[in-house]
Amino acid sequence: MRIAGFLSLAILVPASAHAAVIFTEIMYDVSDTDTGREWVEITNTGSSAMDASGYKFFEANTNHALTLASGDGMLAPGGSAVIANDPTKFKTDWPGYTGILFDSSFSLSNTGESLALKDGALTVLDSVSYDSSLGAAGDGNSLQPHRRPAPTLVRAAHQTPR
Ligand SMILES: [Ca+2]
Ligand SMILES: [Ca+2]
Repeated sequence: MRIAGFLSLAILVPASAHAAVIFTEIMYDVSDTDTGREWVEITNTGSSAMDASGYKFFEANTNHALTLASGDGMLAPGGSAVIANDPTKFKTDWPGYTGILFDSSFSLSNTGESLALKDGALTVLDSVSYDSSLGAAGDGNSLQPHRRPAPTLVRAAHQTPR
């Protein structure tokens, strides 16, 4: 019995598994009033499904909890989720959005700050710093961190929550 249990655990938790959920979009300055309308997108770049339900969005020195607003919280490989300050306002801005949506409570500085995504054990999965010189300062664009070619390159581009 103990051997069987060990084997099934080894199968469920492969030694090579590692967190690969990263920020892929940051909407820190909406083109008009920001209140309740800011959001970030996270994406699972790994090959295993990840349960984001227990994750924390670290911002302004606070680990903000995530509450599922729609979807089941499981990020399939390649899958994304949006963390919104106010899911109702997010759905008003993006009525066609049908993906995973988390509710959290935060306010993203329009001048810049540092963000992190943490798992339930508060291990940092990803972190990114931005400032308004990178763009997306109230012009309808969002900031979109890219891992290639530079590990921390952040550019402004048209918003595409998915
Ligand atoms: Ca803002
Ligand atoms: Ca704004």
